[in-house]
Amino acid sequence: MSARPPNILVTGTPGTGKTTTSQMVAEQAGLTYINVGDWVKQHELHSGYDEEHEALIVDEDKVVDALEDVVAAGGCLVDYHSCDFFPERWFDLVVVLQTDNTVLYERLERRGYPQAKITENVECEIMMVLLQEAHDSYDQNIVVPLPSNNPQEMESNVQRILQWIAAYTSQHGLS
Ligand code: DAT
Repeated sequence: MSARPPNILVTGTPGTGKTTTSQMVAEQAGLTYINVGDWVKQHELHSGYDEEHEALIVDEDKVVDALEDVVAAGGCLVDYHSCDFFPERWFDLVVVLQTDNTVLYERLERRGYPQAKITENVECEIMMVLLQEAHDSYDQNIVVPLPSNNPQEMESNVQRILQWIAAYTSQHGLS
């Protein structure tokens, strides 16, 4: 494998802190931040709107095609609430953020989500759907679950990911 800057996926149930954490890491490490949800909207990588779930129907093939060249260059921090359709080769580290259900419930309520969507996401978190999806889709050695319940944990997660980037960069002679 040729050495390129690392690509990191930050995944987890909506509300676990992916965007906040990812933006802090990307800014401090000089990585390109990619919010897949925003890409889907901006580049119309969807096939319509799902009224029941109040969400766009994402066209996963279109997402992969749209991101391929950007991610292949390395140095990307990708933020998305799903992880099983990205090519495995894209990522060097997969972080799964996790939040206790009562804390998550309150965050999603503050976000103004309808009740059904809050319940669906809290259940998804209780069942550890994203952690399972990450384990099923990537090498066990690169999947790292991190708790994200309060600002201290968020800061510690940011520092941990920054340390991982520094170690990777030095091991691969990229610094
Ligand atoms: P996501 O991108 O996973 O949907 P977010 O980064 O938008 O999550 O965070 C949702 C809200 O919760 C936002 O107001 C910030 C807050 N939040 C997230 N993680 C947190 C944490 N570890 N401690 C305190 N607040 C947090």
